[in-house]
Amino acid sequence: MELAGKKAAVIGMGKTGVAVSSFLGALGAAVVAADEKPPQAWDADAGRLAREAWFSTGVYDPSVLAGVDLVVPSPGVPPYNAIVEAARKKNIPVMSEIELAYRFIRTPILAVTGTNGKTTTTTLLGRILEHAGKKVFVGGNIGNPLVQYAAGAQTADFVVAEISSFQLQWTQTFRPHAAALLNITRDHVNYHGSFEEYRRVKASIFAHQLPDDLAVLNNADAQQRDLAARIAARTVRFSTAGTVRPGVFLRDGFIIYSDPGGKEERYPADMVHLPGLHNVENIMAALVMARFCGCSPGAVAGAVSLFRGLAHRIEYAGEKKGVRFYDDSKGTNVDAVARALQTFSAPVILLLGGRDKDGNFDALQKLLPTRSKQVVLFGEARDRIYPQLGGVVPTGSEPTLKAAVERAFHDASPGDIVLLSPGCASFDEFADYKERGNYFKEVVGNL
Ligand code: UMA
Repeated sequence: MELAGKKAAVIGMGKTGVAVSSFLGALGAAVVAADEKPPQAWDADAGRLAREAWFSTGVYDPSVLAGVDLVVPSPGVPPYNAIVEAARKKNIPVMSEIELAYRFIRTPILAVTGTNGKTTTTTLLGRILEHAGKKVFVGGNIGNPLVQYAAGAQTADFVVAEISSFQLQWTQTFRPHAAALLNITRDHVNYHGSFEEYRRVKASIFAHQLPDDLAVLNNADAQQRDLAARIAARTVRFSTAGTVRPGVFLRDGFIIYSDPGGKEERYPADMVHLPGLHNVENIMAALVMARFCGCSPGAVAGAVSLFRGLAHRIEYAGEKKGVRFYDDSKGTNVDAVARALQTFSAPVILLLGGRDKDGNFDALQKLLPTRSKQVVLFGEARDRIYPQLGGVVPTGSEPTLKAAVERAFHDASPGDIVLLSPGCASFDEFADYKERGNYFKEVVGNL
């Protein structure tokens, strides 16, 4: 792809927009940047771009497209954005950051997508590869845009990429050498317009794979079973509920990998130190991808047994008067809440709320009475969630997260668990889920 002498519009000047602009500028393109926020609110690194001759600041409307050959929207910019829509009407190519990066990356890409578990699986896969002596770049939605790797010397053996549906939105040729779709449940409907469209975009991760690539699928998802027929790559499934061949499954206290040649490998299930069956699924997906990349079974087992999980994903946050607290601030959709609830056998007081993402909380009605003794709602979404829970367990409501934690602690008995698994975005009270999780731990510490 030739970029010298071309003009690109970069929409959104957060982490991605800044990295994309630098990349395009270094390749000889002119960049016009547009953001709904004024330049002083752009990513801290945007300031240094303003000094470059090839960089200019444009207005945030379709007039920014004058003379433009290419548009790169940041992941957070929805497909119905007026500038993006105008570009499509004018037949100006629209490309996501990962598509742009892909066209320049010479290293095999291992991509992980799914509604939940992406970051855990991506991180673990990176650790396994490193444990096996391979050099990796771990990036994507996890925080390091792939264009950063494309811009450098590209010395890794593998690029391990967490890929969101937002990043897949404007891809045309993106072809990961191995890709896993962990699960698809309702999320980001506001952004994609419908659940069907979200599914379609997620599944497009496999669209350009070839027969020597690998596709890893979740056997529990009926729609993924249909998807397999449309994938050119060889497919391997994982299941925590039955036997799948070729695939990964549980049997007699072992994780069994039955490879495409029919050979079985056994891994002791107690090498897993993360809570919940959903984490066993994440580990299964990473295991298959790592074996495909030539990591030995010993390296896989070694890295898995060292892995203790990530912050804000059902993370133990302390104990007060016999009540244990868990931080699942990363649980920003209803399915993540269900997974977190299923992790515990002790009675849970669930803290739910934040900024609404149009989630279907009525889906929790069946599960709540079996796992939870009480719910405390908080934040902007609390009044919308309240009727959806149908009063299946006692439900309180507080304006803020702090008040919700204090109320839960007041109502808890020794042996209970207080779980922050909000099922909502954090932006009504916090900058992001990390700030929310850290604040939760601080409030718990001060109880
Ligand atoms: N902006 C607009 N118009 C819009 C939306 C945003 O101008 O309609 C501007 C904002 O004012 C801001 C900039 O765009 O200045 C932000 O861009 P962005 O929202 O795309 O965020 P980045 O900072 O570029 O971070 C993105 C990912 N963010 C999103 O997808 C929302 C980060 O994932 C990712 O780590 C980063 O690229 C590097 O690849 C975060 C995320 O929340 C963790 N991801 C979602 C998730 O995991 O659920 C998908």
